[in-house]
Amino acid sequence: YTTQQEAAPVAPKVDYKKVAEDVADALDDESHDDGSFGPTLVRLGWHSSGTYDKNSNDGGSDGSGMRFAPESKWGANAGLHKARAVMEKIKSKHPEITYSDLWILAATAAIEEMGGPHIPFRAGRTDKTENKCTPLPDGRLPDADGRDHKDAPADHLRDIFYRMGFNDQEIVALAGAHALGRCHTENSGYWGPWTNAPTTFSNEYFRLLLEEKWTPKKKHEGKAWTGPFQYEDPSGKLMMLPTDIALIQDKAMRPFVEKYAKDEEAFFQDFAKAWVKLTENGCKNLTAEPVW
Ligand code: CCH
Repeated sequence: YTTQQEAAPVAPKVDYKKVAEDVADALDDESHDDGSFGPTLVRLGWHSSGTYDKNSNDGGSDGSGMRFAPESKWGANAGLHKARAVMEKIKSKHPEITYSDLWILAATAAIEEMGGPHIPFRAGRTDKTENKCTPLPDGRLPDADGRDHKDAPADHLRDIFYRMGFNDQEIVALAGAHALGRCHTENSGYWGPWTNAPTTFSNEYFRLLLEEKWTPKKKHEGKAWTGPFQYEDPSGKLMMLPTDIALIQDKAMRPFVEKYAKDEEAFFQDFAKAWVKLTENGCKNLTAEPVW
């Protein structure tokens, strides 16, 4: 008889440092939002990872299924085609990196470039082909209105994040990424940035949660607000989602908001740990050591 031996796949050499530098160089764009693609790239990395289910052990960043329908068409992923288009430019310069590694490295590099911590990145994610992607059920990513827990949206966060293996402290730490970026009516229906410096990674989100007076948004640019229920600060320039306000309403979560508002270093450390977990969940063959 004959034994067919498959050659062990040899990982092509990738210059991860150069990839990260090229991502950093590609962030500035005056035509996009607040002048940087950084926040939208962070969201791409998070949404590619946040599908993980520890029980069925599927989903997660390995595979980058969001390149294809149905995942690309999920309401939660609206607007992320812009981030994927930026990624195409980097991919064409570095064809040897997989999309799945690229999206996570780009988000991780963007966090540092915007003033956040350096978070170690391990490589080895593989891209699934379109017909090898078992479509995941929609609904794995959180809804800002709390879905079936509209009275206590923190419990919706628990449904979603416990499924990925996180606890309350990690949920709060990860939410601190809302220091970055903004909501777009054309994507989610919500409007506005969370902070005054939406291209800077900081603990401003936690400080504002505690220090500002957040009330239901009633008006927008002089007219009645017709979008989904959200909060605004007294100036009307900043926003919070129901799931953001949930973090200060919930007795178990609030102490972590208070901690991170006081101690940015603690936030950076806890965010970094939770980010590694988020982006490595479900990944099978990562390098033993960080490559960046
Ligand atoms: Fe988020 N996020 N996010 N988010 N998010 C939105 C935008 C960003 C929720 C809802 C929304 C995380 C957790 C949650 C970012 C990072 C993270 C938007 C606006 C909604 C809605 C989208 C639009 O209109 O374009 C909800 C609900 C949760 C519950 O947990 C986590 C975790 C992270 C990262 C660690 C970033 C960054 C943005 C800004 C994107 C941009 O384009 O500016």
